[in-house]
Amino acid sequence: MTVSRRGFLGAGGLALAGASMISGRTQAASLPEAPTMTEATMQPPLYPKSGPDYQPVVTLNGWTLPWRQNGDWKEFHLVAEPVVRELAPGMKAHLWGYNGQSPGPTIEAVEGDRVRIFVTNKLPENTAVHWHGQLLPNGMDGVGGLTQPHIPPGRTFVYEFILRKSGTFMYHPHSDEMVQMAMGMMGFFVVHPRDPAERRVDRDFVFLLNAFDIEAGSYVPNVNEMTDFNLWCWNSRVFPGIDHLVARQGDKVRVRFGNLTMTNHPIHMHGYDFKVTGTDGGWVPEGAAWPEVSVDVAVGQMRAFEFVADVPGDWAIHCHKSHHTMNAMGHDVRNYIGVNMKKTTPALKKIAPGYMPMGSNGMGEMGSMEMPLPDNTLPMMTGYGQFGPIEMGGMFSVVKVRPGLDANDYKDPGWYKHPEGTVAYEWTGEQLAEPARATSPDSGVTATEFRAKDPRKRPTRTAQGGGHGNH
Ligand SMILES: [Cu+2]
Repeated sequence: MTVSRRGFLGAGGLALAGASMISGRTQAASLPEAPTMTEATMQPPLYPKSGPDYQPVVTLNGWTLPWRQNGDWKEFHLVAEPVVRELAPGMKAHLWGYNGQSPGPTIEAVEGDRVRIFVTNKLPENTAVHWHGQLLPNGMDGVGGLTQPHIPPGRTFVYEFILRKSGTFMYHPHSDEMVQMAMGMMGFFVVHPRDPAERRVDRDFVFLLNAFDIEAGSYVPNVNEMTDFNLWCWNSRVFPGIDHLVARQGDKVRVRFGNLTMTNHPIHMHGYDFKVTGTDGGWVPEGAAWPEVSVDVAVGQMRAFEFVADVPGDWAIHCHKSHHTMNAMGHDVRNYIGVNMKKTTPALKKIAPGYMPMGSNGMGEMGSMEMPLPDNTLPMMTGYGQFGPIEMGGMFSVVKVRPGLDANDYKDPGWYKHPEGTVAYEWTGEQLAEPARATSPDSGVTATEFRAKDPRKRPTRTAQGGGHGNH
């Protein structure tokens, strides 16, 4: 044991005094393998091989970190390191993450578990990992400088704590936090209830909301950006690169997300009203779960909602801030709605080669436009549905509910086949140059009359003023 290691384990370990804690430190002598992932593809759920049963989560475009049981301890190994992450086909980002990806793998365990998490630092600077939302001994809280020394490059630190409650948590650095989070360092941490029947669902989807500012044609995020991000992501992916949420009709479905961007996101799902069942602090008591169709998640918060997937279809799910459903190339486009650009565009192209105006009729046409783009960027909105371009980017995906899927089959079932007569359709009756218009009903009030009745200026007020004031 080296001096620095003794210093780290030191008197604090003895103060914990529990016999299993002490023996735990001896067992920690051998370092578990650190699995790594090279794909941005959703991996199948990781079922528990021992201990209490639970329905494992699936991480959109991600995976769950395998662990090993070592005596009383569940051992995980995270490696903080530079990674290359595909944000969507056509664009890769050079980020920092864990075990080969950004975000890092999801950690899953059970309430009451003793977890030992090895963190190896392969970054060029110090790091530390904070277990966001977990109730744990102060010295395991992962705030570099405050609750522990920073983890220097090349070193491995060990975190040990008991999972005091089930729920939805995150992990992220607390060491040069602004840079490391802007570079994509974060992960999800799910703790399942000890009782397998408690809060059980059939499908449990998780994702983190994160954002990057990556100039078109470049690969590394601008870490000093405060507000003007151009890539709004779920798990470091943007539409059309985000996995669909596939559910079997009748399944009870949970969707959990945490927000590590610098603004709030109202997450809206079509086709259903759902119940908000989990917040940062834990589960909402069943009688107090509240109905919503959009749930806002503030910075640093986690939310979980649940619904029974009883209506088949392809239901959109997205952030309702409309600028968060667009990708990089939309951000510098000027507004020319209503302007005839036929004459101006060629002139502008002479002084600004590659100049491309926003459509005179809105931006929708850009969804289907084959635009010449710099290498390594994404058009503002792209991705096709069965009826054409969806004209979205960023924080957008589709909840695909289908009858007859196998339990735990998450494969894309293709586009929804709508029953005959259930799709909005074009009017094919009499076509007129102008649609027949009816006049509005006459309210009998003109604008000037309306202003004249402003009660603050009513001339009758002084005439009535009796001097009794209000009673
Ligand atoms: Cu948003």
